[in-house]
Parts: sequence; C-alpha cells; structure tokens
Amino acid sequence: MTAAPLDAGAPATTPGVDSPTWPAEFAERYRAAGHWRGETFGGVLRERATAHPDRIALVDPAPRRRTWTYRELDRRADRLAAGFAARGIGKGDRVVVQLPNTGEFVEVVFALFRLGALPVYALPAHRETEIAYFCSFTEAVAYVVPDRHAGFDHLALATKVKERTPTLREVFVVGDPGEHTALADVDGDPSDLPAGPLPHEVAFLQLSGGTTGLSKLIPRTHDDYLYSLWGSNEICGVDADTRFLVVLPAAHNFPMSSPGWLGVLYAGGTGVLCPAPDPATAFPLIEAERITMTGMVPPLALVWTDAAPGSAHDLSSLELVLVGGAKYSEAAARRLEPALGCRLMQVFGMAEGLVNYTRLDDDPETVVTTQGRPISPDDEIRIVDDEDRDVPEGGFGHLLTRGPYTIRGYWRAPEHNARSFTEDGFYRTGDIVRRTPTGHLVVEGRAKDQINRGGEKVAPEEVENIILTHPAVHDVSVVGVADDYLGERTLAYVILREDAAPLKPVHVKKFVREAGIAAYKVPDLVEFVDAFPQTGIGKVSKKGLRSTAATAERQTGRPRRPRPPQH
Ligand code: AMP
Ligand code: DBH
Repeated sequence: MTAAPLDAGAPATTPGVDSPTWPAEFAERYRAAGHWRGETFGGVLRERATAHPDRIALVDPAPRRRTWTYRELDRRADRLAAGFAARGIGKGDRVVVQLPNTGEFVEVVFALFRLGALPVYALPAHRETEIAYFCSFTEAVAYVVPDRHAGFDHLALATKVKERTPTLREVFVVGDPGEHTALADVDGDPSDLPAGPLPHEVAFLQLSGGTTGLSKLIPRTHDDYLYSLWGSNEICGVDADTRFLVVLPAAHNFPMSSPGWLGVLYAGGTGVLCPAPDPATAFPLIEAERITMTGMVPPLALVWTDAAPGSAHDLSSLELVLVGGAKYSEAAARRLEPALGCRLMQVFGMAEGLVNYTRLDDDPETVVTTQGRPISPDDEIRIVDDEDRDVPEGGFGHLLTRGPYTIRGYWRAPEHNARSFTEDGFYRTGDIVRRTPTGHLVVEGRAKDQINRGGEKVAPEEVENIILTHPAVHDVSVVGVADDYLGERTLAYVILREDAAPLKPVHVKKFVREAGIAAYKVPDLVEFVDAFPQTGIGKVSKKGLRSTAATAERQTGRPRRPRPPQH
C-alpha cells in the first residue's frame, strides 16, 4: 500500500496516495495542543490491561452470558493477531469485518489493530452488492463473518464473494465454518508479533453513507480517532464506572465512537453488546447489567420513549441517552427525559470526523432544539452559500469543516475528493445548518443527494442503478419523502418501457431485494409515472419530485409503520 510519508500532508486529490493526510503544520498544531497523544489502539488496550487486568471490559449477554476482563481481551487480541500473522495477514492489509454485536467483533478488530491491518467495517445488513464491492475495491485479503445471523446465511454469501474476489485468501467464520476457517481455530504465539502500527498511521476504514452510488471509504488514524474518543468521553462523562449498552450495530461510527464502546474501553469502563435494539431485548439488559449510558437513532428513541413508561423493567441505572444520526424532532426530544428517567444528549456526527454534542450543562431548551457543538476548540466550522462565501452569522448555509479528527480525503478517491473537499482541506458535509449565538449547530436540511432513513443512509443512485437493470424499466428516480417515524422514507418513481407488461410496486421491491443489497435500501414506496419533473436545463428535478410527493394525495396510502433499524 502506498503510504504517505510522515506528515507530508498529501492533499485529497493526489493520485497514487491511498489516504490523504493533514499538512505538517496542522499535524504539529494538533500534537502541540495535546489532541494527538501519540497512542495506538493496541497500545491503549495493553495499558488498560496492565493497569486494571481484572476489570470487565466487555459483556456479550447472548445466547449465554460471556465476559472479557481487560487482561482476557488483551491476550485474545494478541493470540488472534499471531494467528492472523501466521496466515499471512500483515500491516496495511485490508480485512472486511462483518459481524453482529458479539465479543468476537471486538476481539477481531483489536487483533487487526495490533498488526496494523485495516478492518473495513461492513454492517451486518450488507449483502452481496456491498460486500463484493468492499472486498474488490479494498483488495481485501480476508473476510470475517458469522455463519448465520438474523436468518441470513453468511457462509453462502462468503463463498460467492470469495469466488468473485481474487485477492481474498481467507474467510474466517464465527460458528460453523463450512469450507472456510473457524475463527475459534485462529490462534498463535504472540511472542514474536511484528512491530505494530504508528500513531499517525491509518487504523481502519470506516464507511460513508454514500451519495454517488456505493459508499466511500474513510481512513481514520489512531491519533485522530483516539482524540475523538477521549474528547467524547470528557463531554459525556464516561469513566471507569460507565456501563455502555451498544444497541446500534457495533461497526457503525456512532456506537463505536460517540462515545461508544471504544470510548468506554479507553476509559476503562464496560461495554455491553446488545443483540437487538428493541425494548424487549434491551430493557431486561439495562436492568440486569445496570446500564448507565447508551446511544440510538431517533426512530428507536421514539420506540423506547413509548415503551418505557409501561415497562416492568427497572431502568433507573440509566443516566444518559445519546440520540443522533438523523434529525431528532423537538417534540420527540422533549418526551425522552421524562419517559426514560435519564438525561438526553443530542449528537450530530459523521464517520468522516466532526462530531457535535449538546453538553451536560446546557440549558434544557438547547438540548431539545439544537444538535450540539463540536468536540474540539480546533474544529473549524464554516457555513457558506452555494459559492462558498460565508453567510451572515446565524444564517443557513452549507456546513464545511476541518479539524483534528476530520479526514482530509477518502481512501483512493482523488476525483471524488476534489468535489468533497475544498482546496484548503475543508470537508463539504452536505448538511445545511445554522449556528446559534452559543455556537450550537441546528441541522436544517441537506444539500447532498442522500436519503437519511432514520439514521440509515441511502444513496439514491445506488438503488436507481439496480432498478435500471430491470428489463421493463425505462427510467427511475429515487427520492426521500417525509415520514413521521423515520424522518424520511424512500420512494422510487419508475417510468416503464412502452412495451412492458404492467408491473406492481411489490415486483420492483422484490427485484431490488433479490439483487443482493441491504434491506434498508429497498424502496419503501414505488410509484409509476409517465415523466419526471425537469429542472430548467432538462435534468430530473429531485426537488420537484420531493414536492410532488409531499403534496400529491397518495393512492398507495400510508405503509405500515416501518421497523426500527435492525442489526
Ligand atoms: P455518515 O457520513 O454516513 O457518517 O452520516 C453522517 C450524516 O448523518 C451527517 O452528515 C448528517 O447528514 C446526518 N446526521 C448525523 N447526525 C445527525 C443529527 N443529529 N441530525 C441530523 N442529521 C444528522
Ligand atoms: O450518522 C452518523 O454517522 C453519526 C451520528 C452520530 C456519527 O458518525 C456519529 C455520531 O459519530
């Protein structure tokens, strides 16, 4: 892998450089300010295991309760790293990890951190389209899966992907490995593990929500991500007594780092891995494990808020719930604290970096009406118009940001980077925000072509490209329409070929599902139209489609309440 020399500051658009990085003067500033502490993930785990070996780091409650002390997690990560190394996995290699919320997920990523191999964080919901792309684009050497999860046969998927991906040498399986390798058999003597990665090097590839088709990959370094963790810990009050319930998929940036299970491990607390996010699963765990903190997306917060008052479970240990990933309505935000009997904190973050939190000492109105302010005094925020000119203070505009934990470019994507970053390194978030006099941001909307389906991001183009392969389809446009529960749901406008036999919405949905794509990307609604609204220059007008959708009487009626995000 082509690595940029230390702090050379490879700009986002340099071809041949995998991971654009911070210019030397910025890196120096962030180190001098104490943001970048020169630590690595592997090193932090070792230190915690030495300082408090017998404290419980992790609890995986299902199907039978398992725990890992810091010493046990550290040892297993070492032995697994040695086993991976013996199978030829080394520094800089990419490994696609697709595991549900289980202890093995944490073991695997720490083993890879130790080696300097880069986990690529797939979500359990991803299917052949996404996984084959992650494996081929990153030239992954290995793929880690459960045998089955949520009724899905991951082994069969792994076999197909392995056939399609020449670089993929190994599939590691939690459970029955079939023709592949059981993760439980990966073990080695760690005494001659190679030297680990350096703090300024890339630790993993996180996924972007995507706007232009498939997700972009986000290279995060040890230094920058660790700063976002301990910065989040200070804001959220995470310490060794924190017991954090991971209800969203553990590979997602929010439950990983805001402050998430990695933040909690940094602080020496305990992470409890929740196998599913619904109250029937989570509430008994809150009671049994005396959970103090958790984080979730707005639709799930609504479900919890409705369920808590009538619940027989004791939720009194809960001190703080973080809500973010999509806009949380003020009305819903007002209901959370009384229903759950704990504090609310809003969080507006992105896997590319910048994370904003309301603060524990903010007045209650600020907590329910804003999405918080940045972690760092060195997070630079610009709010600009379409020509990149700063809007007057308090006005709406595009949010641009640069700072000590915001990437300077996506992995191997120079052309995309030229559009997503300014020349001086600001990331174009695609969000429309305004800033209050206290410096808190209020998310007002979005300029990017992305649908935020209750925190799950859908790139319309990716779904459109699939529908376009249907032989009866002439053209398609996928848009988001307002939804009380999810914030937005997806609607596919389809123009059929003149000679095509009539189709029903269900056929289109089935076609998308069978193409092998994450279920949350399957359109919620399908509508057949004769033509799309056009913009002035003859392009399909997504804005026009959205307003058509908002005003037209829906013949389809309101669909049944969509399920909350699943693992
Ligand atoms: P991603 O780039 O996939 O990590 O998604 C990050 C995006 O999610 C942000 O750029 C926002 O569009 C959206 N987002 C995250 N948190 C919030 C929030 N609290 N309110 C509104 N939008 C949010
Ligand atoms: O939506 C997100 O990606 C997100 C939301 C809240 C995030 O990455 C985060 C906090 O860190």
